[in-house]
Amino acid sequence: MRARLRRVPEVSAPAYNGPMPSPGYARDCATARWILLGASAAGLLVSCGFQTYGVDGAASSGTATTASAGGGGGTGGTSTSTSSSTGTTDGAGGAGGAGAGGSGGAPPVCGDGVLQPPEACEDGNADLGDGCSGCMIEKPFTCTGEPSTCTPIPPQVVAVANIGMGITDSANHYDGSIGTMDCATVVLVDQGFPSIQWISLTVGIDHPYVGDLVLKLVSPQGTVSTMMNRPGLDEPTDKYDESNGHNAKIEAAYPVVFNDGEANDAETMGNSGGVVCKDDQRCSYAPNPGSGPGLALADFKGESPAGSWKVCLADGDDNDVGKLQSATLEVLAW
Ligand SMILES: [Ca+2]
Ligand SMILES: [Ca+2]
Ligand SMILES: [Ca+2]
Ligand SMILES: [Ca+2]
Repeated sequence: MRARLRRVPEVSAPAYNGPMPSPGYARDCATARWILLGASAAGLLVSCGFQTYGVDGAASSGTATTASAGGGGGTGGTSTSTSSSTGTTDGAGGAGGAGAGGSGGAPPVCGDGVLQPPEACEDGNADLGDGCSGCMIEKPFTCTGEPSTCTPIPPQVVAVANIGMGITDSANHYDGSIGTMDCATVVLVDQGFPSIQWISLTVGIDHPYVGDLVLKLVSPQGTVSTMMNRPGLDEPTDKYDESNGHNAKIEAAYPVVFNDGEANDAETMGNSGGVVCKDDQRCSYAPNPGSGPGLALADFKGESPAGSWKVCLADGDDNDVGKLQSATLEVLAW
């Protein structure tokens, strides 16, 4: 019996490039995009560089072949060996075959439970979305053992409460430097995941005039990214300025989240007065550095998350004094 492997058109299921997958998504290793699994994704493209595989364990050399996630039919090593031998070959597939041949046996069969180079994992199937897809490790998963056991890499969350850090409020004090800001430290321990893929910052601040505030995040490597800068004021430079921003309160009991891609621009924070988040139900913001350094939280992508982060605040106009009460970092790295 021969395993089924068929060509299918490229998937049109919802896909996005963001770093934080939701349940039910899997990485398409051909495009590095997250693709929603499900009925509409039957036939998901699985091209992992050396071979492509069907869900039934069929292997076919080459990167141009599409394996059907909905495939059925044959099972077992014997049938997949037949399929493998009939697959078309391109450059990448040929390289994979050569590596397997060097180990002195049959070419690797994905889904047979035997971990054989160049397979990075082998969980006994070629199914998608379980951490090991086509015998390549899906991100964000780690896989160990033979057959492989795969577990999702969880976001690392560190929350610091009761900071009570006063924010210096005096004329001409803030000059744009970190040294003229007040900073709280948030420590992330090394969990062995070296490269930040996504990060968000949540702060609880008590201040009667949010338009005075500048907030920056500093990584252990020293990268500075400005989360917000005097919301409501188009400040000419990143320093003390007696012009007014948005006249709204911010309360630590209503923390605000900074996360790339949020619909609310941080420059609009407090533009409807009242209490930020509490009264306008806008509690999540995309960073806007204004005249400050950085672009977004993606500034930290690729850095190691481990070490001491600094959450820094400045008050860019005198009168109206506040405190940083809490800070939370949430990081997904692999
Ligand atoms: Ca195998
Ligand atoms: Ca699998
Ligand atoms: Ca501004
Ligand atoms: Ca002030």
